Amino acid sequence: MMAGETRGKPIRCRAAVCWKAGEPLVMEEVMVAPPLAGEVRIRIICTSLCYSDITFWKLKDPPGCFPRILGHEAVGVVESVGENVSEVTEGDIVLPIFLPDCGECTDCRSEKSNLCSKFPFKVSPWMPRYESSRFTDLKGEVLYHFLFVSSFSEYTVVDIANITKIDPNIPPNRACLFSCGVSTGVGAAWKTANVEKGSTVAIFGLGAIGLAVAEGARLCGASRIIGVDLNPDKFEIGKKFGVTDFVNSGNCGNKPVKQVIMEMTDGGADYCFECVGAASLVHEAFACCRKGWGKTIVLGVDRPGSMLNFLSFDILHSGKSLMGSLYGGVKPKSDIPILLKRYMDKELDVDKFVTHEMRFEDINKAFDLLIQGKSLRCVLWMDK
Ligand code: CXF
Repeated sequence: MMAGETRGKPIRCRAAVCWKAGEPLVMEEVMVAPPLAGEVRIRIICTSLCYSDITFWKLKDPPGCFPRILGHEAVGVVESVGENVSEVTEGDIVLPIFLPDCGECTDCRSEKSNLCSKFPFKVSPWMPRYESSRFTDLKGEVLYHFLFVSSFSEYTVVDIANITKIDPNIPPNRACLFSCGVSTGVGAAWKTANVEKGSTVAIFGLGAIGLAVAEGARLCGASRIIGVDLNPDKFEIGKKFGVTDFVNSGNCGNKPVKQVIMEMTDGGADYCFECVGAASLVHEAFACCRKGWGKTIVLGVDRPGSMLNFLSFDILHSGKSLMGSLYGGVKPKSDIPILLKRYMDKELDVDKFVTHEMRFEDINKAFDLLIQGKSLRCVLWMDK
């Protein structure tokens, strides 16, 4: 296809559609409408799988909804832009990012937040600006969007608030990881916690997000990075990401994890990160951080409606902080170029996250690998 030939017209292309919760995705042809004002249509180059794709693939009840095009960790090239878009142009290499960054609201203008108020983040079936879909199947039935990205399609439409232009020299099978997982984990250490040199960090759950926290903590100069996981194999894996100590939470003798970490750290870790998405683990992490200055950062995605319970006295007497971290506190348009530069300068190592690469049509195999815990990141190439 010549550049510009598809501009303003619907595009027919392949997508992996999820028709029903928990059922294999179906590779089929779909129609992708042109971008409206403020939107960008992109051709996906690579997409990777993140655990949230699995979470929402399984979710029968809202915010689960079907038929839907999942996928939210990707890199692409701008095919065409809607009216009023001047920030990117056809041919630019971009990351679609689930967290909007309008650049204008009080929060986007502040250094202190990455939570846009003009387009508040929500798990919606629609595009953020017009509450409508750009996808239909060949019978004309609407297909829902996912996290404002829907990258399991050769083409997708994304709001300009969810687009970050990147250096085209960055290999696409690495760049896509910055669209969610790596930035979320590294950012949680760097931006949300602001881990300082010499500090002690405990990470609950050594999946890809927990390992990205370890990478971030290492980059910030943490001197001790304690990994906590039920799976003893995670220690060997964790060492490659900077994990210095390991606690097997399923086998601490008769000691609770809290006691083990209190003893190891002489009173608690400076920073604890919950990377699983389980309320009980948030309590455990909070119990393991140091009174007075300890911070517990929640990154895990629990089921909707899950609650936390704290004794008011414990909060008052402990002086600890509990912080939520969406996308690692990273501001997409201003912080992603910083992280990418650190990758290009070989300070931040992303290569070790990519355990598998496959063709797009093998996406259901990639789902199985992630579900079985056999992959950290599986990159899918749209064009290979
Ligand atoms: C998540 C964060 C919490 C809501 C759903 C998306 N991020 C990426 O996977």
